[in-house]
Amino acid sequence: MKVVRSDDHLKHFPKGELAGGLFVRPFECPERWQHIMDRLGTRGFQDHVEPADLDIGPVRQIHDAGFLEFLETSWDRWVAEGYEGEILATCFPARRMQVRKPEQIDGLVGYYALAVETAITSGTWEAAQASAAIAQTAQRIVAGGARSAFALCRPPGHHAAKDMYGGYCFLNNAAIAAQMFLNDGAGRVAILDPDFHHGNGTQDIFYDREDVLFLSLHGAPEHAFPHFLGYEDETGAGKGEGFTANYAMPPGTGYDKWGSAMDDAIKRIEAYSPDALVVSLGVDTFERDPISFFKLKSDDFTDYGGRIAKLKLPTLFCMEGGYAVEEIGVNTVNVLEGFENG
Ligand code: 7XA
Ligand code: ZN
Repeated sequence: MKVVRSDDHLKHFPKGELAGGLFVRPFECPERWQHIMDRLGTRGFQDHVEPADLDIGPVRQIHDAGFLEFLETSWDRWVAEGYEGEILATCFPARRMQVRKPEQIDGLVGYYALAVETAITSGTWEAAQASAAIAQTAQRIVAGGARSAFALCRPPGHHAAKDMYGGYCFLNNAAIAAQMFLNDGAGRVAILDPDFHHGNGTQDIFYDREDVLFLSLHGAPEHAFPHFLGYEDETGAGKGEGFTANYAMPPGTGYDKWGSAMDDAIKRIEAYSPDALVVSLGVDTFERDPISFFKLKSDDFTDYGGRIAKLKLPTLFCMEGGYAVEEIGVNTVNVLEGFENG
């Protein structure tokens, strides 16, 4: 399996994240990437590829033009305002307020942010573009006939909606890749999201579409970020009715229950019979993840990688979350090995 990777992820590393009332070192940090790279190396995944230049066309098919302009220009506007710190949202269009786009940069940040933990820095836009380019290059490898590819995306993408960033995500790498499969002639694409967190951004993007089946296994929104989407009664709208599936699970969920949800999701993918599969690969379902509450063990990742392989679909893995930094490499590569041997 080819691995697409870039050092450009280093351009995005905010100094802090607001968590538990403290300004802490971000959980989403460059060492995550390095641990995955190290493990890939020791387990024989040594075919590494640099991404080609970003093709902005598919990015524009997924994201709103004003949002992209915001991501591109927000840092310069922030600095021009005289601010010295990183960009953090402080005010949102909450209930019974107007959702109109403000002119001033603080207002604009609140308009486009869905949460406050995610800072924008001087290098964020470049890193986000490189991450999307990684997904695009990996998609081209699979569309070109490879059974699978691994896009080592950082920053991750599945919380990024048409016009919102947050949850450490700016551009929705998996959605951009799925759109590219369709552009290449696929009639149907499935996106399977086993990250601990609901893929609200991916759901938002494809909610009214029948050409992309979206399935997310995640911590129930009553208890887990992103809190305001991911209930099981969200199943799609209009033409997209029935093409979104949410498996929302409670604190303490282990592999028995989680694996049953995965089996159900796999059956639904089989019934949909897509031309390609995109996996939003987060490993924050791990039992010792510091910000999550599922109980998967390292061997479980190998097992579900094997179950995904049984679909026998051209498969693109896009990296999402996972914050047990010491184990992130083992857990991520276990999925890929389970897939290769499955
Ligand atoms: O899959 N998404 C993530 O791993 C990011 C979750 C961000 C949680 C922030 C809670 N304040
Ligand atoms: Zn996550």
